[in-house]
Amino acid sequence: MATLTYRTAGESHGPALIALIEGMPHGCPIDVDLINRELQRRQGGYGRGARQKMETDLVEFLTGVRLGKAIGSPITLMVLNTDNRLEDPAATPALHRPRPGHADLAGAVKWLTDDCREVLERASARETAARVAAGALAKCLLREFGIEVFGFVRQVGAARGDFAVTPANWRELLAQRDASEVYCPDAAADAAMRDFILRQKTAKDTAGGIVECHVFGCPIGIGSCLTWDGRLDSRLAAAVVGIQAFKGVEFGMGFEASRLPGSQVHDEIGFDPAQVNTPSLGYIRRSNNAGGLEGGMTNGQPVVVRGAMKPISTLGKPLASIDLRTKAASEAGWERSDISAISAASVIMENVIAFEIARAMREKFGGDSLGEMRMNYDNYLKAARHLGQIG
Ligand code: EPS
Repeated sequence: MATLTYRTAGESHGPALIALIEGMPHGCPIDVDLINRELQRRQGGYGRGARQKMETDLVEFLTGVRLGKAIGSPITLMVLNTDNRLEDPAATPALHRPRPGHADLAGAVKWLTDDCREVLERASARETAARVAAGALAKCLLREFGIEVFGFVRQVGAARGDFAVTPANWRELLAQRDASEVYCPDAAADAAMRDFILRQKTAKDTAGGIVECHVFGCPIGIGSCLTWDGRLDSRLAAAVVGIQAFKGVEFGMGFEASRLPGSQVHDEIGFDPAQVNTPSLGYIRRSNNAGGLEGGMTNGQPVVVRGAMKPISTLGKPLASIDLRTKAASEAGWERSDISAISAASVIMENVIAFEIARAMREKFGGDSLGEMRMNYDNYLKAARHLGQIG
């Protein structure tokens, strides 16, 4: 079975962040501009702090790519840090006052130290630059199969974007998202979100929010109903909640489904021969409350995921904490940070989801080269259009 995996390494103020990706098929075109665009989008958004003005995140490939294509060997990529000062103790001083909500306290106790510095260096969301680069690399594979991923900000404070996303309107929404400072394709909500974030800034406070992602073009049947960790929703949930500061995940109708009778939840099945050449293979639904996932597998409808991000834990007006050396009450420490990173969070979620979809595609269609993977994909779709005749 072909497997696609990645690991990241790097500290927030070290020389670089890196990612090691294994399992990209030989011959897959690598679009460096696409990856850099995603890195730049991750750096943007309303409410970001001073760090992003210092950095210009660009990807550099060290291994596994030749003449613009994957060559099948492990891929290593790197994003350099301009604010590289980890080896200068004066510039990266010890931190003894853990911030509520951050990894500081648990990490310091875990490592039996009263200095949170090395905890935050790795726990920092700066690491997501490497994750976005790996996810954007996976997008290069997905687009060979017509799969596209669209993420945006749905809610900040009480401001909620009021729009439905469909296969017919999402490209228009994408243009509106790209014109929005918060990355929300609803101008009125965008303004209200900015207002909420600005009010938090004035109050020396911070903001979180809800981000949403739609995946179009997945063939029916990627993922698995056989094992708990092979279920695509299980993998997507882990990838989303694995993003720094994410506390919740929903699919389709989400938690709301638990409050309603089955007749108002499940997506009734029909068949339209005119749609047999679309990802649904003609198996149409009147609704998509399942968010494109049934039994841990894609069902031909768009995959819909929402993630909830808590507010940034470094507050300008610090919360109560203690000094780890004396245990005496003290205000939490302050580090340069963001007021809101919700726009960046939408880019990160989009790209970690892209990676999990690509991983499931590699598992189902295998092959060592892109050509072999495509043959397997084409044969599967051909057979799937004639159920019961091959198999
Ligand atoms: C981030 C870089 C960090 C923070 C932020 C995300 O830069 P610095 O700590 O040097 O200002 O702005 O990190 C956090 C929110 C966090 O919890 O550590 C980035 O590049 O995204």
